[in-house]
Amino acid sequence: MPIEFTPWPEDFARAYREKGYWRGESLTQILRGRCAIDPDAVALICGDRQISYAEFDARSSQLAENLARRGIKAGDAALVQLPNVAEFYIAFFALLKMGVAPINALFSHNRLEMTAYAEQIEPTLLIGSAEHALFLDGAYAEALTKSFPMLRLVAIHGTTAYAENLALLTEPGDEAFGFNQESSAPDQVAFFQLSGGSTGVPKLIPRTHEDYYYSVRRSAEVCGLTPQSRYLCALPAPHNFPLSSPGALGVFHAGGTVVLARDPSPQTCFDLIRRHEIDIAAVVPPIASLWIEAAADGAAPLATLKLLQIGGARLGDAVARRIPCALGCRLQQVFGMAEGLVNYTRLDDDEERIFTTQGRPMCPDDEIKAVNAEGERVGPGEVGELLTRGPYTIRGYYRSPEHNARAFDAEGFYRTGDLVQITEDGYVKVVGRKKDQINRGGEKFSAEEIENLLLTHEAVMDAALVSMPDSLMGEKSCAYIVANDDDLQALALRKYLRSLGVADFKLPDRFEFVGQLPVTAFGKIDKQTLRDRIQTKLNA
Ligand code: OOB
Repeated sequence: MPIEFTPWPEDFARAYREKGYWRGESLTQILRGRCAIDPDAVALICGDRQISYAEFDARSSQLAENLARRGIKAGDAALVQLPNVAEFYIAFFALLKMGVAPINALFSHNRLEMTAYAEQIEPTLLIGSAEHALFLDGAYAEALTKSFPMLRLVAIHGTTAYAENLALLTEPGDEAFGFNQESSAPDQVAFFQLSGGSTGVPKLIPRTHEDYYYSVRRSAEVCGLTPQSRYLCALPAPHNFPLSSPGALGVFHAGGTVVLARDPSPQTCFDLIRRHEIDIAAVVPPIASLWIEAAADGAAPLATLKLLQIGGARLGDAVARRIPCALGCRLQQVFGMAEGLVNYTRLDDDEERIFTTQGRPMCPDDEIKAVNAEGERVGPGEVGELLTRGPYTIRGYYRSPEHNARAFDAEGFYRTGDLVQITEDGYVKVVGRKKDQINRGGEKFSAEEIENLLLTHEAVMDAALVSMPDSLMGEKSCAYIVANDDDLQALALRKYLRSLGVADFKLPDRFEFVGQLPVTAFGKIDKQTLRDRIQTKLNA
């Protein structure tokens, strides 16, 4: 059974096909295409390993074959959590070849997130990493297998006593392998992206082969990728930005080389940039600031780096202006979302645009509008919520009819929750946010998710999580707590949240204990007042 999703209306689908955005091709064509052109070119560098396109293709087919032999089949879903290692892409293509839809969890996700994803997709396959605390021993895998009886195979990257070894499953076997199963149909779901979240339960984003393939192709074009491109993947590989904007898939599409960094620190990345003659890299704003600082401390110049892409959170204009001089490269701002729409400043834009805007949509048929509280379009330069629809923007989250009714308008526009100004010539500036989300240096999570967890603590009567400004991270989180116990302390609440298995980046950076929470005229918690309060306190 194909994975369900909200399709585009027939007339839109027809137009997107006629205009060549959707080509009826599966994402697996990315690898197949490059193997036909230059199989010996280096696709991936991971530590000391160099993997050609031919080897990449062969290993992913071998893994597909081995998984199929163990009963994993088309229409299944897989829960995957890997760090930045070659096996992430090998597994991704193996699953695409099999028509198995993966959720690629971030490495920073923990028990709570992983379990919530499993609940939604009911995976038959779990792929994890022995480097992650969750998979050090077999306890969590066993617990998942108990809760989810459909889960039939656990493969772990690294050696464990309890699971199959993922890397070994990619090793060419003695017999000639003949994996020739079809991927899912190009107009069907290929995999799930993760939403940053603005509700209690994290929402899944079903992406079809065709729609995602278009975003990859067009991104590679906008960013000028060629077979000579050497891309540093420093952000978590599964995230939409380093995966497809243009990210690793864009580089594979163009026939270039992806170099994997285990972390985005300047210590790790500067060395890789020099050693592998990287010419393009992508980071979030706090990392850009660290790179600027390290460069000012006299680190050797990054001679080959031509383009630094920055996105995921708002880049301050002042930091933007320092990039070219400090790092000796051009800047490209990228404002995208896992739901679809991606905006880029263009390589030939003038500096003012590059420094002060988050770019414009990549596709001529991306429809964008900024609307006021009544849903009416505001004029150029005026602030409104950004709404969008187009050939690679979803029409609905996975199995979330109620949420979809709010997250999309009657015409199928996705409500991004971002407050923007759209200039006369169609460039977008992000000026704020309407959605109840924290964006901690590019890592997003829903305030409500953490509030709900806090409210399960016996001493917490009321809780509200708001963002507070932070010079490096852009924002951090502050939890306002009404407690029924005067002795309740921040440390105890952090410990409690940890015990629930929530990802570290979602732990409140600060706790404020108060007698009551302010409410609006409608009786809702007045978060704006709380944001103002914490800002005043920080300023003082
Ligand atoms: C990217 O995707 P997500 O899904 O992690 O987050 C999307 C949200 C946007 O709605 C916006 O609130 C924020 O992240 N955002 C930015 C931004 N880029 C993303 N806010 C201000 N300035 C920017 N440049 O973050 C993402 C996906 C593909 C490419 C790039 C980023």
